[in-house]
Amino acid sequence: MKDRLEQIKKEAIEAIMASDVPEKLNDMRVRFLGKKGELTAVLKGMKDVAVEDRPKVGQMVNETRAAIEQALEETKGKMEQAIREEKLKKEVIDVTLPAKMNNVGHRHPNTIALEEVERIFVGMGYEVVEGPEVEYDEYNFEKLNIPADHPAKDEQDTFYINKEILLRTQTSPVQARVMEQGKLPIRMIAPGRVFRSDEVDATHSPSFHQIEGLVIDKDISFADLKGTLEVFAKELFGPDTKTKFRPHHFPFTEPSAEVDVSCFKCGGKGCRFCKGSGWIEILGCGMVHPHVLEMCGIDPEEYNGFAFGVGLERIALLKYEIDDMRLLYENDIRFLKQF
Ligand code: 2NM
Repeated sequence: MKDRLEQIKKEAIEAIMASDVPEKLNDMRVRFLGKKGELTAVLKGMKDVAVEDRPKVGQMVNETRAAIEQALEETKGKMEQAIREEKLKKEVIDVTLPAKMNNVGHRHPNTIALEEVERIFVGMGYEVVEGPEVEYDEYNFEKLNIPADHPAKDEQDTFYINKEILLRTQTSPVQARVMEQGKLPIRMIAPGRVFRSDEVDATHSPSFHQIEGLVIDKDISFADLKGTLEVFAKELFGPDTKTKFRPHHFPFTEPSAEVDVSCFKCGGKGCRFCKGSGWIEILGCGMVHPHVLEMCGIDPEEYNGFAFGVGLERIALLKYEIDDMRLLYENDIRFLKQF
């Protein structure tokens, strides 16, 4: 019996050591330790062992089982370790390889310019207000002192949905709506998309963006307007920027002006950028027409204010020295990434 057990142990350990895959170890477990296994067969033979020898034989069987189990566990551990190492070798990570780039796109120059303008005016206490791109004629024209027969209202310059509704040609209807709400004073800018029936070229597009500003309070003067826009120009184009107010005409402001800034390329001497003049036109402005205030429900005897409008694309083109507006609408990522 003892020899038989020694033989089983030797055979089992040799077979286990010779196994090369975990499945074979399982076979060995079944073969030596299983219900129909060799060790079980020995146990079944116990009835032929003398009663007094049984505890000793039982102990030997247990020892053999333990030895085989230990061999199985050890070999299994070694195999798993080898498999892990093999896997690690295959999955080696080369940390010197360039990373896979996550392509997140880029902010549009219009967006960068808009955020800059918003930052400047929010810093002066202005609110940013948005409104509908599809507007009533009444808000886009009538309330802004542009009556039906006004030349600025030429059908050709506007996309009409029907007789009363159109794609807004400016963002001032947003300001008319805010004035109408009657919460005074007002300090606001209205950025957004506007539409005009223009042919596409390097400086025109049927759809572009505007930022209009409005201040309504008691005793607002043209000096307030000048000071505000001077700060704006210096913030946007640099502290040495000078401003020049030229008389102009807008239907919704009186008096009105166009504002030029000294050329930030040549400092005013005259260059290709400012077409030799030393000045670059950037916006229109004026004191809000009393009739506009009245039509928007504000008493012009008590309140007055100023307004201005800038083209967002114009600012983006100037700031980033882009010479063709069409580049802003192509959304070519190679172009956009430069700003
Ligand atoms: C401009 C130029 C001058 C303007 C006027 C108004 C309102 F609503 F108060 F009447 N908003 N924006 C205005 C004035 C816009 O754009 C070149």
